[in-house]
Amino acid sequence: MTETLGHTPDTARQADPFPVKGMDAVVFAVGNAKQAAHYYSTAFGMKLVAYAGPETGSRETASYVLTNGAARFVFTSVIKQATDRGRFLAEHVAEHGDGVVDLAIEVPDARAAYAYATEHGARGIEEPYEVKDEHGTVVLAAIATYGKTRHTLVDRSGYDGPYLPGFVAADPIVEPPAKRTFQAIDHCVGNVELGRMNEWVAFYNKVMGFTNMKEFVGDDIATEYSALMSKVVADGTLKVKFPINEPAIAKKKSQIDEYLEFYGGAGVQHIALATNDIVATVRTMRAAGVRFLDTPDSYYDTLGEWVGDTRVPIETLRELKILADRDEDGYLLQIFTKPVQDRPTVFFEIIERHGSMGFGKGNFKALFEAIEREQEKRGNL
Ligand code: TYF
Ligand code: FE
Repeated sequence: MTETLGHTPDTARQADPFPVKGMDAVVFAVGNAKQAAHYYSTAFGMKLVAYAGPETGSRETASYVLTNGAARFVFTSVIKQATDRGRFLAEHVAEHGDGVVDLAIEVPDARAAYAYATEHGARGIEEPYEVKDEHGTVVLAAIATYGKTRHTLVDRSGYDGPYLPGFVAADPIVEPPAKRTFQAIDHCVGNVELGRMNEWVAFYNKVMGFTNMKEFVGDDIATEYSALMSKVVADGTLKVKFPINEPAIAKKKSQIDEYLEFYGGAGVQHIALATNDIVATVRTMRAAGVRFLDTPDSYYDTLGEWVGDTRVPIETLRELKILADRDEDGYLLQIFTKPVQDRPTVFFEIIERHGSMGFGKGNFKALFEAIEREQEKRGNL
């Protein structure tokens, strides 16, 4: 019926009840944003592009905006608490340590997105409002998700400044690596309390019209070795992908329980960053001091038999401890950092996809055993 119109993608987009353009930013509340900006510049190869602080009229907080391709991170610290916003950020750091306060989503219409979300059960945190400067106007709104995390809904179609009104352009802290380390946020994972995964999956189904992806960790895998359950929700274009984990009762103490205990509740567990050259990225990040999870040599002894040919020779994967997985659509290469703060909470994943839209299910055993070895070193197993 519609084939003859030749506009199926547009038609499909209009039919989407909650259209998204992609991730806008991952916003972190940290104890020392100046040093965090330095770490993500020198260790992750990101580029400082914008700043707001006392010099620009922001007397309560300092914020550093770093990008790498389409990926954008914002680090905010409280300098001198004066308002409820400053109190929230200061208390967030006191309670949770450095962590993610906002998974901001870029949308074509923040008012429509906020209306749809709140009509479908989301708790509104900020009604839609406009902010302007000489670069134009941004429309913002915010809704609550798990823990104290929020989703700011950002319509920046009328704006061409370096981040948001109130921010000024900033020079890079160091020259970024000649080769870009990553270019987009692939997925953002939340850890929620025991028994609440399905509630949060239903939240994204209802509030954002997101649908469940086929990859999940069910009871079988959970009790056998993972000690967690996981389901993935995504928008129709798969640009925004949110896996949700909950602890499972298994033989060992769940890594998700360890997170919940040290974070002080539900929150963002890991951010996966998409690269097209994981080998170069891991070499660069390792040389800059980033620590990745170890993988036993035995993993590589049998990898070739089931994963088949990949762009990267098995011996290079072995050298760098990169994991590989294949499904009916293709394959992926991935690696996980150790936690990036003293609390065993937030970490990062680097992922290079070749067709596969999975999350590395074939690696769950090797990966979760590696995480458990770290848990054991911390005395939390
Ligand atoms: O995002 C994912 O689902 C994969 C696998 O604690 C994963 O990166 C799941 C849970 C976990 C670590 C990695
Ligand atoms: Fe992941």
